Amino acid sequence: MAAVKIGIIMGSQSDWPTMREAAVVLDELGVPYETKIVSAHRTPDRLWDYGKTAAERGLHAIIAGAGGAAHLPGMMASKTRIPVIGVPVQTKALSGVDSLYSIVQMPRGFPVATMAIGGAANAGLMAAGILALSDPALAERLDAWRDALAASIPDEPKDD
Ligand code: RP5
Repeated sequence: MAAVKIGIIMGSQSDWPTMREAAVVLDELGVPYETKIVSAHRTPDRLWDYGKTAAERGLHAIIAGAGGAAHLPGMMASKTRIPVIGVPVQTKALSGVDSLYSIVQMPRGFPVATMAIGGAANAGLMAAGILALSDPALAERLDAWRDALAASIPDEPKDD
């Protein structure tokens, strides 16, 4: 079985409906991944351990989603040099703008590649693109995936 190189982590079970879109895309591309609930606030020791061991475990990218006071992606970026792709999860109170602002404005030295609010599918594609740099077979599958999406877009609009 191929080694897991992508981690999908999220602050809560309630983030899974959003974050599973990253998993769906990675499934379509045949990229193995692991999924974990890792909360910056509720399970900080889990966060620390995950970040501390990410490189030695062979992860190549970490997709991290959280909502509200969404500190998980940034804190993970502070703990590992493995690229962190942040997904702001939409919230009821502030529509996810709170999540976006909590993730995007990182200090120099500790970047998080921040996706759109709810942009977990793109996070999966970004992670796959990183792996594809050193995996020609995956690069081909990713190109085919992109071509199929382009081909599914009609030339002209039509009435319902
Ligand atoms: C964050 O708080 C999580 O990432 C989630 O988006 C949000 C709400 O969590 P729950 O109260 O639904 O567990 O930590």
